[in-house]
Amino acid sequence: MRIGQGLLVSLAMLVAAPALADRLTVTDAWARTTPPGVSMGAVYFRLQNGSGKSDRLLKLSTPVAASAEVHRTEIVEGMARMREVSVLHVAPGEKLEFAPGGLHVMLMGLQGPLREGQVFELTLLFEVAGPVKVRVTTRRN
Ligand SMILES: [Cu+2]
Repeated sequence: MRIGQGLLVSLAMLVAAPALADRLTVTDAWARTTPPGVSMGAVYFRLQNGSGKSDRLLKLSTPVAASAEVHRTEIVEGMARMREVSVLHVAPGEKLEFAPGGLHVMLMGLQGPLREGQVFELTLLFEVAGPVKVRVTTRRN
């Protein structure tokens, strides 16, 4: 009986380990604190497509803002400009870094200031992987 249970647990672990690696994952999600009266915020994270399938990020939503979209900061004639990335493609095995000065999620219509230590949920809707819910931690930098 005991041996049987041990075997079951080992099998479950064997099945679970590759499943984790074979997914599209979002890690290290954080948002920058915002001063009062500012209606926009930014979220950063690492996105890794371990699913082996090409995917597209179609939509984002969060309870802390009216809307959220993917932006890319570009330097045009010495000026930093943000552009919306309406549909973000993620190739199989691709890793994307959302970081200050590059890709970011822009939160628009914030319900209130993002305070240090505040944790909120962000849902990323992928065409193939479906909704991916992420916990975002707010910090200064
Ligand atoms: Cu932006």
